[in-house]
Amino acid sequence: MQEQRQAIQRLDYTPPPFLIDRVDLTFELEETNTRVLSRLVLKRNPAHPDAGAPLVLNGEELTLESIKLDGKTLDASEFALADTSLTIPTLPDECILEIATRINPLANTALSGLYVSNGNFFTQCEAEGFRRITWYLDRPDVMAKFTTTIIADKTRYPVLLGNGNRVDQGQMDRNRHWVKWVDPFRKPSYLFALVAGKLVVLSDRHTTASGKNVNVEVWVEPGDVEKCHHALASAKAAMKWDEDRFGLEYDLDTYMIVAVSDFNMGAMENKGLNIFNTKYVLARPETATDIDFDGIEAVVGHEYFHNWTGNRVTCRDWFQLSLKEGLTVFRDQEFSSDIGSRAVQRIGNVRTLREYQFPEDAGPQAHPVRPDSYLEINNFYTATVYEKGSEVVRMIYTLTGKEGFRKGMDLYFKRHDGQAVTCDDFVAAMADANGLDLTQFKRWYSQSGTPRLDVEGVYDAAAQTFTLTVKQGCPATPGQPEKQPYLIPFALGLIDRTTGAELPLTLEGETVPGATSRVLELKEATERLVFTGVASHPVPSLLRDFSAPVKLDYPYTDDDLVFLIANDTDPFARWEAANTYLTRLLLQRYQQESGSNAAPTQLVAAFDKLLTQDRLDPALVALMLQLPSEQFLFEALSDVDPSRLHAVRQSLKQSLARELRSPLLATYQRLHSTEPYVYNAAEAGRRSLQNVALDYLSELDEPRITELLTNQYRHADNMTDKLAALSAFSQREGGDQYLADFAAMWQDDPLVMDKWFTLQALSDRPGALARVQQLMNHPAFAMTNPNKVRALITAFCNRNLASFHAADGYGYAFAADRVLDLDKINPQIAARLAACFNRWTRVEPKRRAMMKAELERVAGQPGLSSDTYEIVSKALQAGA
Ligand code: B3K
Ligand code: ZN
Repeated sequence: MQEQRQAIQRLDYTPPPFLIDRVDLTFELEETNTRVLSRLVLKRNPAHPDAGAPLVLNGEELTLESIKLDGKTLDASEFALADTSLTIPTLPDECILEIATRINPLANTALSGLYVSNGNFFTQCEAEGFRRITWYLDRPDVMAKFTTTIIADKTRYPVLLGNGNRVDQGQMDRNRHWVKWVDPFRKPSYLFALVAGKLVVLSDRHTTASGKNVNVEVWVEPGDVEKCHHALASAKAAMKWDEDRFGLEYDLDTYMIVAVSDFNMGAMENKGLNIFNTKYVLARPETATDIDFDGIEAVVGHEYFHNWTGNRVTCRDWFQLSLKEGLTVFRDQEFSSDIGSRAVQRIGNVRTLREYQFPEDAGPQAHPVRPDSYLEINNFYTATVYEKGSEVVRMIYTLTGKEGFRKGMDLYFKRHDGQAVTCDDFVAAMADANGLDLTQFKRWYSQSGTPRLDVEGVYDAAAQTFTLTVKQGCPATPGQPEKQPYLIPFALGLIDRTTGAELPLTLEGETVPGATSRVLELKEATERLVFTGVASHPVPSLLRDFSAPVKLDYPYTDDDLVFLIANDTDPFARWEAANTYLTRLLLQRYQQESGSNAAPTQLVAAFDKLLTQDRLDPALVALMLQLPSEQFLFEALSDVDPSRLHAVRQSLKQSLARELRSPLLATYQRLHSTEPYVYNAAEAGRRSLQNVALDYLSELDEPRITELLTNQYRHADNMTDKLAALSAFSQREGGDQYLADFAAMWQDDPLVMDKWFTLQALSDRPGALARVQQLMNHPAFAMTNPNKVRALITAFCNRNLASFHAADGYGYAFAADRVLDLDKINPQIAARLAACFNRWTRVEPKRRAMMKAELERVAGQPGLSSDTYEIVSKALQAGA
């Protein structure tokens, strides 16, 4: 299998030989035979080193009809046509090229380029989909002004949408009509979009701070319009927020969101015409959970915020992807924090980072936030580029402060509006606006791996000092054996053990007592922080608000952790104390051959206190009560036996349910409400604690609990509560009737059916794999629809660790077969699924051998896409 494929290298960047000033596109839409006319106004790029370089356009799966140069048709000897390139060797310094191309959108199951979903046309061009529409310089540093004319049958495609502003429209022969769109802003081809079909709109207006009126529109299939209110309200809230917080206004007359059910990811920020997965648009209380409502708000915000961070200022090349993604995730997290609960948001973001990004940093696909090479760019839309990228921006924010960060953003836009730039340019704007030296900080962009902080604390009663010794290090990752020290913002506090009071933090040499919470900068491999005037042995509260994406180790006693659970004023650190306690306990139990499964009395008492104290935010209590996930625990172990890990976690959960039966029941009853559903942070927080209590209680096999579940399932007026009950049933004997009832009720709602697929994919009951296989034949399932694949197959392989890793190896064979099936349909989705094998070096030897054999089988498949090949070949190299 050891074939070698050519990687693209960051340091090979050269500017494009030509620039494109204008592009005029005309689409004659037909499902199987669309004609694309492209008129390119070209000029030689003075920045290119070779003034006589040929023009090489990118293309994939295109049928070339004709090329004209300045009005004259070129004959075949004047250009060279290959599979993925069209080379025109000699061109004047300024010229006009007109290219006619044919494509087949109906055959496009990769969902990249122009494709058909439910009879409507959609596009997806990021990263390299535009080349599947027409021949082009399909790279982000070529920024052109686009016009788009769309011609289509007016009965089948009454709505024709494009980027920018609609300037003209008319009727044509053969029942056709046309619409012309002009986008006044220069943009790279990856932001191009087109939509055509039978769609309806829910709209509203937003008046910007400077008094401009903007139409805000959400386009969906007829019948879904009542599910668009939350997305529309979120878009308006995002527009207002970006004005208030960053002084950024929308720049076109209309902002459009269009929902499509066949989509490779969450959403796409095409200029003026964002295209969204229906999952991040459609919601009613009866069909969507609180998590869905949160997700819509975040994704709508994210795509809207890209209009400035991504579109107005874009990436020079794809290695700079985090320039727009890390920054925009940071912005959407801030948006959600400002309009909801900051603490809940922060804990949620850290959990996601640890569950998805830390494993990436520790696995075969580890790469820096700004990667150095890739085979397939679509494989680099990762948790590292997005979530760790956002943490890196957040650390800059922590270093500059809120106002300094705003100054840096202002300077960034002042310098780079309308340009395609690099991560260095962003950091330079932040450094220059704040007079900071971020040279060492930039290692966060270039080094992969999760740094570790090993901290020790010594109290000297006579000197009244408390000394923290902090050692930093970062494990080797593929291609990076050695790491240099990072600049780490380290937020901390010291808490008096007897009074629970926060102590002023005064460093040796300082004359005035400092604040009780401070951010110190760690720069050396080892740092000593000496705090003076400390009257008694304190409990340190470290890495408050998760001030850096690192793993921290401090020799806390169990008593210290219980103390922090009860006393820390930093909500993140308080939750972290619970998380650390539980993680440690579960890992110890996993490692012990035998021993007690009962919950320690100290833990029971701490949880009891959390449940019965009513001064705490229910949303935070809910988070503190949840046991660390198996995925998270897995990362701390080697030679893992996933069934054992599952069993250990499950038995602690059962024991806590038994010990805390009465306060859990009281909490459930106190929080359970029969008032009509309202979505807001307080109500979602209440429901989350109610349902965490229910989740524990459902471990108890008692008629009383079954009745509780039945009532909640039957009478809930909202999907959050209904799904919580159904989820419990799906893990219990006799749950099938409820699953059947649910399917009968929701068979025509694809997004609700996705939840139903996932519950079964995650079931603990025997036969989960067989069930998943059976469900692939269900009428609501389709291998061509990414949401279905993710809901059933990816959920099983990534999150049902016990069944996926079943000792017979059938889970692995199943996953490999599905990767191979999907690779022929949609390589991006196949590659995402293939990443479930990344854990192979971490499992115990028998499973490891089986996983390796399956990886080799996939890697050896002739004709494998570069997407899947890159994932499986890197996975195999990691074990070599
Ligand atoms: N920029 C898109 C992601 C495109 C993924 C291409 N494989 C969505 C987003 O991050 O907003
Ligand atoms: Zn994004």
